[in-house]
Amino acid sequence: MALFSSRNSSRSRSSLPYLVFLLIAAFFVFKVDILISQSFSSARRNLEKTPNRIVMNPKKSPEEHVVDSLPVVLVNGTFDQHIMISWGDDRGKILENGEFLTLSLDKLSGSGFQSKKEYLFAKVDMQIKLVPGNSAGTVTTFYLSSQGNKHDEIDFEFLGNSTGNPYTLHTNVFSLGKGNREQQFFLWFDPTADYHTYSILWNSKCIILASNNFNQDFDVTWGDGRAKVLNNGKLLTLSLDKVSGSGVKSKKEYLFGRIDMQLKLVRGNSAGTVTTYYLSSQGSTHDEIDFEFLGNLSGDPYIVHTNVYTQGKGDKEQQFYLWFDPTADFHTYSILWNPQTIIFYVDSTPIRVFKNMKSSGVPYPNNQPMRVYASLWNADDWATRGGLIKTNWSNAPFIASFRNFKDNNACIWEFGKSSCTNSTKSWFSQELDSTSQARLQWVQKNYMVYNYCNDINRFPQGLPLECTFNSTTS
Ligand SMILES: *[C@@H]1O[C@H](CO)[C@@H](O)[C@H](O)[C@H]1NC(C)=O
Ligand SMILES: *[C@@H]1O[C@H](CO)[C@@H](O)[C@H](O)[C@H]1NC(C)=O
Ligand SMILES: *[C@@H]1O[C@H](CO)[C@@H](O)[C@H](O)[C@H]1NC(C)=O
Ligand SMILES: *[C@@H]1O[C@H](CO)[C@@H](O)[C@H](O)[C@H]1NC(C)=O
Ligand SMILES: *[C@@H]1O[C@H](CO)[C@@H](O)[C@H](O)[C@H]1NC(C)=O
Ligand SMILES: CC(=O)N[C@H]1CO[C@H](CO)[C@@H](O)[C@@H]1O
Repeated sequence: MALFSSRNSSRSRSSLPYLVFLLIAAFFVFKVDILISQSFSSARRNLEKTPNRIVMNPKKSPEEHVVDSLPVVLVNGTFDQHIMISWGDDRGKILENGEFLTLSLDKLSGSGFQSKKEYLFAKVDMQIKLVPGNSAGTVTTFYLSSQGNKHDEIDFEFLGNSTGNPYTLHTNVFSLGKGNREQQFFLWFDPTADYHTYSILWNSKCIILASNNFNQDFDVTWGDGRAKVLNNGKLLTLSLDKVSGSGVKSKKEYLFGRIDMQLKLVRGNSAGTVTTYYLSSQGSTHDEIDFEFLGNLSGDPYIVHTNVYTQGKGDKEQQFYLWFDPTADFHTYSILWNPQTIIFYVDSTPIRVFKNMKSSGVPYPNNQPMRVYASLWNADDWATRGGLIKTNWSNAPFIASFRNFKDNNACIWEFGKSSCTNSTKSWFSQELDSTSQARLQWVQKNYMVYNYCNDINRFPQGLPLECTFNSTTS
């Protein structure tokens, strides 16, 4: 079975009327993130979730007989290694050491690529950024297909639209040459603004097509049903009552990245509750980058508590009030973590910077991959006014909501190596420009509640080393 094959095949598409539109000039961008694994245990775990679409194999196919004897095959790498441009006369281009691939379409021709190898069962993740602007009439495809008139096929097709109108994601499954199993979706994000991951999981039990969502990206780790993934994976809610809180963690690990999440915090009297969203590695010398949201009585302000752990050691707290009500609506909280710096952002405004000062002897998290975690728990022994105000359980259950998790600007750690083979990406070397520096100073002047670097009483032996370098930005 060819994993990716060109779309100019002889197969008749006349049953799909939207394809008769005139093709207009267009530009497609793919980013490699090909992770093909025939790891059946992980595939089975995914099965228990509800993805965009599940198709049960209607017939026992001959392939099934060989499943158990198949070796586990893990493929990772670049477009160079795994893909060949199959048509389009130079309209398909592999760029940047094989990390990117672009396909383009003009009046004369489109373009396409296919995998060099064939696969029998796979999990394939592909990051795709679609044609922006007026893409009406264009179709971008990403699919698995075997060959011949009795072929099998698993399709993602993205049907463009006029500017401002939504793409349609068209899916289909062919078996033994027969398709007619279309399902179409609108997406809950703009697929042209950035890369998003689209996955095909294909094993002997079922086929799952999925796009970035909480089902695909997170595992519930605790809380006995109190963590809920809703709306087909678009929304995650965590709840807390007297018996338990709840939490999730990302399936993937990352070594550097810009991670975005939108949160709407517990409403009303949230005193004593803590909502967290953080990155963490494992073990006693773990690294960690924390956002914690300390609840309060109705009308009193939340505190955003931040911390950075390196080699198991934290004690680098900075706290802030927000300039809006974080319970009224979703806001974006981001962590930029690259080799030079860690920046905490709230709606794109930097609130805290922790620079790499390793050359001055300050440890910096730069070699332990981290997962993304989120949780909601009771911390009324310290959270609100230092523990003075206790959780009022008559308001339980407390609920915090999460959506629009984005990890498309992150280096995924898999098979013992990073997916960023060479980092030409701007976030990887990003630091604060002068505008952001001014925003940061505005936040630190007006909204900072606590800074460990100013807490002389706490460090009678002297402030931590990083504070002596730079008390405003450390
Ligand atoms: C394009 O936008 C229109 C109007 O919102 C919508 O009805 C249609 O489903 C969209 N997608 C395609 C592929 O036409
Ligand atoms: C809660 O409100 C009080 C009174 O405004 C304030 O002192 C405190 O910092 C607020 N936040 C927390 C988490 O205690
Ligand atoms: C707890 O909340 C309930 C309902 O909002 C309220 O009636 C009660 O007075 C609160 N208890 C305390 C100790 O504030
Ligand atoms: C990565 O890029 C640098 C220049 O930015 C280059 O010197 C190096 O050879 C590249 N590494 C690989 C593996 O392509
Ligand atoms: C502290 O940070 C500011 C802003 O980045 C910079 O201008 C200043 O030189 C830094 N001071 C030290 C001691 O690093
Ligand atoms: C199948 C395959 O190519 N696996 C490779 C994935 O990347 C690691 C690290 O570079 C290699 O050691 C594997 O051989």
